[in-house]
Amino acid sequence: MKRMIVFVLLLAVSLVWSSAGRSEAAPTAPTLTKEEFDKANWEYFNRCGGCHGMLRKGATGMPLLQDKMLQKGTEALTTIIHDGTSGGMPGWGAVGVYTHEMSELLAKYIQLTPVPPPEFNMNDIKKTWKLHVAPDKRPNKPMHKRNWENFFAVILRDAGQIAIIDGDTKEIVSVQNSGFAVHTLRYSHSGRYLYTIGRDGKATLVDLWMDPITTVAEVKTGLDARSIESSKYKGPKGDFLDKLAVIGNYWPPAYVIVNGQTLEPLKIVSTRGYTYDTNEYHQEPRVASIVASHFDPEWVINIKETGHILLVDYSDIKNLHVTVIESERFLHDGGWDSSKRYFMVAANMRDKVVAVDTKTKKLAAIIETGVRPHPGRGANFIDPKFGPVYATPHLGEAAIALIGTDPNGKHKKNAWKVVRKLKTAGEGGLFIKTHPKSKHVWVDHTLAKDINAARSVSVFDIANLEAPPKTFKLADRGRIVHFEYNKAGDEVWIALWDRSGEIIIFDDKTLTEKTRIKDPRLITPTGKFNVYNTRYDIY
Ligand code: DHE
Repeated sequence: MKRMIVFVLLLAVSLVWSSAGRSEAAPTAPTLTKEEFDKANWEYFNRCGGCHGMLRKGATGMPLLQDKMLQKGTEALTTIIHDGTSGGMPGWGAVGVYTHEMSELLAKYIQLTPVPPPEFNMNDIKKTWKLHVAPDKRPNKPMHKRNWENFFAVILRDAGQIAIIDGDTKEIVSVQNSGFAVHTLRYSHSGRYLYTIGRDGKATLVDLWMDPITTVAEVKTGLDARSIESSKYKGPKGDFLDKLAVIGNYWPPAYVIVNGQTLEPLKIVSTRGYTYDTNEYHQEPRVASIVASHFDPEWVINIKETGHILLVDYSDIKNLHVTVIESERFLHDGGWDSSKRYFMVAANMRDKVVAVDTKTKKLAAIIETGVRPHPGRGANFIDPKFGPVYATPHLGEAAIALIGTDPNGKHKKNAWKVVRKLKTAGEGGLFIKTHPKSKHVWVDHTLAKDINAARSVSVFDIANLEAPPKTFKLADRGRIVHFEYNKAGDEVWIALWDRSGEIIIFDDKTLTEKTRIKDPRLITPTGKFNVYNTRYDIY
């Protein structure tokens, strides 16, 4: 009898176990051939990793963790990838980048376990370092007669090149090869050196004084990167000018300090660590924006996933001193306020802008601005009512927010508050710009769902901010992106981001189009960086 009871119990347990196993069977991951996997892996790195992370833990985009992806399944994921979401993810099929098959392939890929990309250590970096022209073989004055301080370096994204355009004559003076899908540019303090960084982690150094203009050095500091900056602090004897540069990697997550005149790699500092709030270990805290202080030998280095802002003192890199400031997670892009004391950086997935005081080396404020602020480097001007403000557009709403930035002056009661929110012609705003000599503020809506908005710009009159902006539709193809002023501050350069790209130049006073630079070499222009304005952080 006892045996009988034990047998019945065992039978019952095993029935429950097996039926539970059947009803909760995990969906199985799709299988890909090696060729399909490699193709999807490359596409993921190229289009998806920037927002979702190489380990798919999320940042500007949602986390794509395997169990959630398996639950959603191939069909639903294909629709999201192909058609986009109301949350702001582009529909890669809808914008004509992916075929249905490609969207489906990626839908399958993200149901597989993420494969961490390989590490990239000093030995690997050193193997990529090439010094094409040693510093002692370079001229000590400009070798051409052009007004090089009014040059514009223009990113030709899909060509992996930079066009150097003479701002006076509008001629393309030179086209230099750079990294894959080059992302952003900076100049040395002297302005003669242009630093470029590609999405593939390749940095190049271009000497604007040589004739012809020449790429004098290159190095690859990682497999994925977005930011680069030079050393801009003068020091008692000008010790640091043009001496160092730093590259911010996405993968491996680290910043790499290099010699500013040769790009020789000097030091790697990992950014892996714990999130500032929940103290969870993160394997992929990526380096977002970097700026160089003019007042101290310091870089402000923003770590996206942990929410730390690092003030890295580069005066003694053997005994590196780093101030770690807790701020907010998912730090992205930003720029100085007009006094260049406060660095303003978007924590875009938290709808906030963080202000850091680089004098006291402390957090100044965290300001809620709207749905996913994306300032680029932002814009500084004097609001007639509220005094000095820093402005940012938003990815997720058709508005710019103006933040008071005068904590020690006449307008201190407005400091670190959104004093105004002004409506633009569309969401999907990426960049905003003005100039101390300008009466206008220019904003794009590059990623707006409405393609007419994506091809237009909004221009505000600073003297009359209550009035709606003037809107100019500038193209019937591509998207309109990013602004830069000339050295005199009376022209605005705008990019038509298309395979056959154009640079559209407006008279900033009359708001009339002056000219367009058209040239078959202008393949997908995006960011434009005037030597004088970038070097002195004028925006
Ligand atoms: Fe950018 C700046 C990261 C998508 C064009 N971009 C930056 C910075 C970061 C960043 C961290 C700040 C650098 C600094 O100041 O030191 N960008 C990312 C991404 O992670 C993201 C969302 C996705 C990706 O995979 O790259 C992304 N960016 C884009 C684009 O789609 C744009 C429009 C075209 C492109 O290159 O793919 C683009 N980003 C730019 C430009 C700047 C920039 C032109 C510099 C603006 C400036 O005026 O300083």
